[in-house]
Amino acid sequence: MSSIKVIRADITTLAVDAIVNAANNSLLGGGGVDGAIHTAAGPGLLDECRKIGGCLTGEARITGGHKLPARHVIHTVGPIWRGGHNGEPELLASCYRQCFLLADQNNLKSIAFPAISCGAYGFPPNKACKIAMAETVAFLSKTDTLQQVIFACIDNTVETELQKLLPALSD
Ligand code: AR6
Repeated sequence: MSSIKVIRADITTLAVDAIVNAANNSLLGGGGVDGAIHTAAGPGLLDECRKIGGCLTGEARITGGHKLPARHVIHTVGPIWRGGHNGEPELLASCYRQCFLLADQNNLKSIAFPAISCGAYGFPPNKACKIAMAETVAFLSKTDTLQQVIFACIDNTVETELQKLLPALSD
C-alpha cells in the first residue's frame, strides 16, 4: 500500500531512498534546495555531478547521497516560468515522471520531493502542486515498488497547496 505525505521539513534531513534536487542545467549546484543539498552532502556529490556533464530541462539524473541521510539524490531540472505558454507545465510534469522512472529502475521504495521550480524558477505554486500531485497519483497507481512519496516543504504556500490536494485522493 503506497502513501503520499506532505510534511514541513528540510529535505536534507530525510532518511529516504532518494531525495530529489531542484537543480539547474549544469548540475553543479546553486542556491535554494540545490545549495542546501550540496552543502549537506559534501564535495563528493559535486565530484559525481561533474562527471555527468549537465542535464536538460525536464530530465533527471541519479547520484549517490554521499553525506546525506538519503541513499541517493535524483537531480532534475525544472522549467523557468515564462508565463506558462512555453511548455512549462509539460516540462514540470516530465521532471516528476523522469524522477519516478529512475526510482523504479533503482528499486527505490521511498522518495522525497521539494516543490520543483517553485522558488527561484518562479512557477506559480498552485499550478505546480497540481502537476506534482497528478503525476504522483498516476505513477503510484502503476508501480509495485515505490511505497512512499513525501513532499518536503519549507514554504508555507506550497505546503498549503499540496495539503489541499491530498483529501481529493481518497474520494
Ligand atoms: N528543503 C525543502 N524545500 C526547500 C529547501 C529545503 N532545504 N530549500 C528550499 N526549498 P528552489 P527552483 C524549497 O529555488 O525554483 C537553484 O539555485 C523552496 O522554498 O530551490 O526549481 C538551482 O541551482 C521552493 O518551494 O528551486 C537552480 O538554479 C522549492 O524548494 C534554481 O535554484 C524550490 O525552490 C532552481 O529553482
